[in-house]
Order: sequence, then structure tokens, then C-alpha cells
Amino acid sequence: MFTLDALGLGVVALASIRGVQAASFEIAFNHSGENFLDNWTFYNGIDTNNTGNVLFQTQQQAQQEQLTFLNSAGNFIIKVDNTTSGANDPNFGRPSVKLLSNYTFTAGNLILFDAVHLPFGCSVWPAFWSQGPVWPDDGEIDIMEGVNMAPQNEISLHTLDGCTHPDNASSSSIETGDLISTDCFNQTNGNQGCIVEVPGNSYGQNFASSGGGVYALNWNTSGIYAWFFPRGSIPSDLPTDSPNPDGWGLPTAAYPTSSCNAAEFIKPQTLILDITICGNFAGIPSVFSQTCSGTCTDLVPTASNYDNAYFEISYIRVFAQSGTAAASSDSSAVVAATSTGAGGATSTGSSSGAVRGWSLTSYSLFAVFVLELVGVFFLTR
Ligand SMILES: *[C@@H]1O[C@H](CO)[C@@H](O)[C@H](O)[C@H]1NC(C)=O
Ligand SMILES: *[C@@H]1O[C@H](CO)[C@@H](O)[C@H](O)[C@H]1NC(C)=O
Ligand SMILES: *[C@@H]1O[C@H](CO)[C@@H](O)[C@H](O)[C@H]1NC(C)=O
Ligand SMILES: *[C@@H]1O[C@H](CO)[C@@H](O)[C@H](O)[C@H]1NC(C)=O
Ligand SMILES: *[C@@H]1O[C@H](CO)[C@@H](O)[C@H](O)[C@H]1NC(C)=O
Ligand SMILES: *[C@@H]1O[C@H](CO)[C@@H](O)[C@H](O)[C@H]1NC(C)=O
Ligand SMILES: *[C@@H]1O[C@H](CO)[C@@H](O)[C@H](O)[C@H]1NC(C)=O
Ligand SMILES: CC(=O)N[C@H]1CO[C@H](CO)[C@@H](O)[C@@H]1O
Repeated sequence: MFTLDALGLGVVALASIRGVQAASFEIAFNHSGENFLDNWTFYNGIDTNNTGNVLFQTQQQAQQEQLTFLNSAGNFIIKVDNTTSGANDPNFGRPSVKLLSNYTFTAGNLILFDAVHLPFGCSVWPAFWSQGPVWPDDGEIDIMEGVNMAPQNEISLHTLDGCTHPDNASSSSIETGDLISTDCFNQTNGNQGCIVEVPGNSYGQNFASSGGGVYALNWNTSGIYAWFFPRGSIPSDLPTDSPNPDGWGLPTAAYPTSSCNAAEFIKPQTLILDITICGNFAGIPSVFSQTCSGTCTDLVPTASNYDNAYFEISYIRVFAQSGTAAASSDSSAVVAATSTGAGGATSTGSSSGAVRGWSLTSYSLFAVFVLELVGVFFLTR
């Protein structure tokens, strides 16, 4: 007598009786338009451990130099300087921008990143990513990261030993992206990370010419899930007040708790948006030569090499799942409100100072603090 529909309704009815319901999300941070820069801190200084050829600007400098502004389309631009010549300055660091969220996010948060243009070009290395306070102990999530003229974005995690992505055999049943590597441990393959490459127009020239799209990250007790939706295929509920990932289909990249216990490996994360140049990833000859010719650092002095080195962002939104426990946070924390009073995203004090290391990496904010205290401003390779 049971049809599938009847069974399905029964499950729904039972679920509501027991108080189980689909996750619902409420906005916690909504970066767009004139308010885009609220709750971000500008990291100021050289690209310490990445040895990128940039000088990250203060907010005041960035605004004066028109490196951050709201454009006439209502989108927010974050860019590398493309007007200054660095010729005749052997220590030239091209002005650029690195933003760190004042808050952290954790399991129970959904992040949406809608862009119409991502920075690209030979020597250019942008990322929309996150890390915990101590690297790699507290984990790193790379939602969007590309280099040079590469056509594809790579999503990855970087952690201590013991966090992996399921192997190829189960990849196609849990995600639509192309599995590149499974070990998230930072000591494996020179901190390659557990990478899922995003098919389609996910980065670079093709992303821009096809109108961009949305990256989404849903982190919950089941795992960490990321999607890329090209402009024409964005789920209708995604840009609304109540996005629901349950209807978005297989994610592009999935890191289930069964093979990576995020509670152990990925601590509350600071969101980071930055653009560096050359350095320990884009500038490695074996990486650079894949899509560009010559020597990476030779490109840095010439301003016109950076005409495409900009983010054009419609919005970045952080939602908190109703009914989940808030992340622990420091004494200055402001817990993001939800109707149930339980949010995921929490505010923390200033976390400026995060830097990135070999390839996709970063290390402890504390380490930077110590380095700065002892006056070590230049790490040479
Ligand atoms: C900035 O954080 C405050 C406090 O959590 C919040 O009320 C405000 O909406 C946030 N602004 C944006 C643009 O998200
Ligand atoms: C966080 O971001 C704002 C920009 O809205 C900045 O002015 C403020 O100083 C930052 N707060 C903390 C605690 O770092
Ligand atoms: C998964 O399979 C694809 C296609 O056979 C292959 O290119 C890729 O290297 C494999 N990835 C891993 C991590 O084994
Ligand atoms: C991995 O992290 C450890 C600290 O736990 C650090 O000493 C090491 O240099 C890192 N390795 C790479 C390749 O980044
Ligand atoms: C975010 O802010 C934009 C601009 O103010 C607004 O149109 C949109 O509805 C907001 N979205 C959410 C989910 O609050
Ligand atoms: C976590 O999110 C994934 C992807 O959106 C979803 O399939 C899963 O049901 C969620 N798990 C929980 C416990 O909410
Ligand atoms: C810098 O790049 C922007 C696009 O990001 C372009 O509109 C502008 O013309 C460039 N500036 C110069 C001086 O070439
Ligand atoms: C402090 C720290 O994490 N430094 C790292 C900087 O990057 C190099 C690789 O280029 C690592 O070996 C260091 O451990």
C-alpha cells in the first residue's frame, strides 16, 4: 500500500512531530554596496611568508589609490595597483589589498560569494579563503584560489595529519568536481592540500567573460561542502533571505566528517580576501610555466600587466543555521543573532596579521606578531 510519495510524506510528518526540520539559515553578515567593507580589517605590510611581490595597503591608502571602491554597477572592486611603474626599484612591492574578517565562522555557517570578475593574469594570485588562528593546526579552507592564466579554480583544505578527502572511488557519488589529491595534511606533497578542481568557467578569463557566478560553502556537522554556480545556473533561493542548500544538488566539492573530522582539524575560521603576486605559488617556475612564459617577477614592474587583477564582487554573505551552537569566541565576541538566538558566525577581535606560506598556506597570527615585535620585516628566499 505504500507508495514512495506516501512514505515520503510519512517521513516528513514524523520529522515534524519529532521536531526535526531542514536547516534554515539567517543572515549574519551581508557585505555589499556601501557596507561592503564593514567588519573587515585591512592587513597592512609585505606578504611575509608568501614572498609575494606586493605591499598590502591600509584602508586609507587603498581608498586614496582607488584599489577599493564601489563601481557604477553597484559591485565592489578590490584590485591591484595598475598605474604605478616599479621600474628602477629593486624592492618594489606592487600595492594590493588583503582583507580579514573581524569575525570567525564555523560549523553551522553558510557563506555565499557572488563575483562577476576574479583577478587573473600572469603573476596574479588571488584567493577567497580562511584559516584558524594557528596554521596548520587550526586548518585552512580555500574556497576560491587561482593563479596566472589557469582556467580552473581549486577548492582545498590544509590541516594537520589525519584529515583526508574520500578517494576517487566515492568522489563521483559525493561531488561534481574533479578530485586532484586526497591528503589535506600540510606535510604531504609540499602542502598541496586535498584539492577538488572546479569544472567549467570557474576562474580567469572564462569566468569573467561568462558573467562570473557564485561560490557557496556550507559547513555543518556532516561535513564541509562547496558549490560553484555559473551565472546562468544559480538556484533561485540562493540570493534570497532564506537560501536552502538542500535543494542545490551534489556539491562541487565535499569533505565529509567521516574522513575529515572538522571539529578536530578545522577550528573557527577568519575569512580572507587577498591578491598577491608571484610568491610561493604563482611564482614557482613549474607552476608559472604551466600557463605563462618567462620569469614571474619580471612582470611585476609593468603596471599594465595588472589590468585584470581585480575582484568585482556583488556580495559576500554569511548565514547562520538556526538551532546550532555558536562557536566559542574570545571575550570581545559578538554572537551573530538568529531568531533562535543561536548563531554560527561570531565576531572576534582584530585578526589582522594572517599570512600565507608555502603554496596555499598560512601560519599563526601569533608568529607574525612575534616576527613584527623582533623587527623581522623581510623574509628572503
Ligand atoms: C557588522 O557586524 C555587526 C555586528 O555583528 C552587524 O550588526 C552588522 O550587520 C555587520 N555588517 C555587515 C555589513 O555585515
Ligand atoms: C572591524 O571592521 C571595522 C570596519 O567595519 C573596523 O573599523 C574595525 O576597527 C574592526 N574591528 C575590530 C574589532 O577589529
Ligand atoms: C581520480 O581519477 C582521475 C580520472 O581517472 C585522475 O585523473 C585523478 O588523478 C584521480 N585522482 C586521485 C586523487 O587519485
Ligand atoms: C607544515 O606545518 C608544520 C607545523 O605544524 C611546519 O613546521 C611545516 O613547515 C609545514 N610544512 C609545509 C610544507 O608547509
Ligand atoms: C543584503 O543586503 C542587500 C543590500 O542592502 C539586500 O538587498 C539584501 O536583501 C540583503 N540580503 C540579506 C540576505 O539580508
Ligand atoms: C549538511 O549540509 C549538506 C550539504 O548541504 C547536507 O546534505 C546535509 O544534510 C547537512 N547536514 C546536516 C546535519 O544539516
Ligand atoms: C587599470 O585596470 C582597469 C580595469 O581594472 C582599467 O579600467 C584601467 O583602464 C586600467 N588603468 C590603466 C592606467 O591602464
Ligand atoms: C613560520 C612559518 O610557518 N614559516 C614557513 C614559511 O614558509 C616556508 C616555506 O616557504 C616554511 O618552510 C616555513 O615553515
